[in-house]
Amino acid sequence: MQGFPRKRIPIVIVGLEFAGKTSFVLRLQTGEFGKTVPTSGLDTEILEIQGNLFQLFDLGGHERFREMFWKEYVKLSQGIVFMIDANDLEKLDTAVEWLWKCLKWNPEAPLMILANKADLTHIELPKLIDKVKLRRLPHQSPTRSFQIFEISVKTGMNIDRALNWFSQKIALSIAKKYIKVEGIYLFLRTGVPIVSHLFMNQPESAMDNDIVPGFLNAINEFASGMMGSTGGLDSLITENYSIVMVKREKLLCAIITDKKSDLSLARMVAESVVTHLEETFPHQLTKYQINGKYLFPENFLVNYLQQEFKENVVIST
Ligand SMILES: Nc1nc2c(ncn2[C@@H]2O[C@H](COP(=O)(O)OP(=O)(O)OP(=O)(O)O)[C@@H](O)[C@H]2O)c(=O)[nH]1
Ligand SMILES: [Mg+2]
Repeated sequence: MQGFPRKRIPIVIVGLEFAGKTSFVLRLQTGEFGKTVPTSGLDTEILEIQGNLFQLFDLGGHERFREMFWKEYVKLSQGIVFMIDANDLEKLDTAVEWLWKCLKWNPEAPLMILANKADLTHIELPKLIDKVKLRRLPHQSPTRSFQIFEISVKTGMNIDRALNWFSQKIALSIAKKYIKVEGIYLFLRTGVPIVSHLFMNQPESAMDNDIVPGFLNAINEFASGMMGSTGGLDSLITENYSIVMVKREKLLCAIITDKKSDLSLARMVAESVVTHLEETFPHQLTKYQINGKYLFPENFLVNYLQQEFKENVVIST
């Protein structure tokens, strides 16, 4: 008996002619940069990225195709990739105009802007963000996830990073997974605590009895790699809470959620926090220490979580 075909998530890739859309799709399929011809009409491909099955619509970028059918495809898609030729800034105004049309047609779908051909030109991302008017986007659609990446389809630069981001965001926006964060802790890899936020409004005694006894021990063992051979156990389930722990090069993050929260999402969020912090504060973390206290901007973590994960992360109040 044949099973049901797996659900394919419709994704559209748009951008003016010659931006590199078909080259990008070709690279995703073959792993290589190959020759393309201008797309006449549209092509469609099925692609699997990180376990998600996508139906990708690669639309021709010439003006007549834009006018003819971009709107219908963009409207029906659950994710938008907009490609810009960063080596041809003369066409940027037209590209931006069409980008904003797409955003109006589809106010929800996650958006990934790819500034392509970084091998040919130095892309100044902050300037490009201004030109594309990206800072307006949260006002236009407050729940949409969006990100811009500088890439080169030719050399492969940043493509994995961009795809990871995109497939994660699509999966989230479709699955409507969520976590309720009751607390978030950051430690140096050695186990030294540097940031702690507790949002839960439980009576302190409940917290004391439930979490505290096992928590610090678990962190300590996790930090020193004592739990199992490969870092081992990375979550802790108590009567009322779940705790996941993630570590990278310098930092360790523990997120405390309520019991209904999705643990795989909690882990993804914790990973994203440590990666983001290690990239944002690349220097020795001791530099951010004054009088024995770590000075991260106020609400740094909360803002980051809200901006990056929107309604998928609820901060307990
Ligand atoms: N140097 C360089 N050239 C690229 C890159 N990506 C694509 N190109 C070239 O740009 C040209 C256009 O690429 P396509 O992928 O056909 O462009 P498209 O966006 O699909 O164009 P339409 O189908 O007409 O909308 C081709 O000559 C590609 O080889 C890149 O990262 N670097
Ligand atoms: Mg094409």
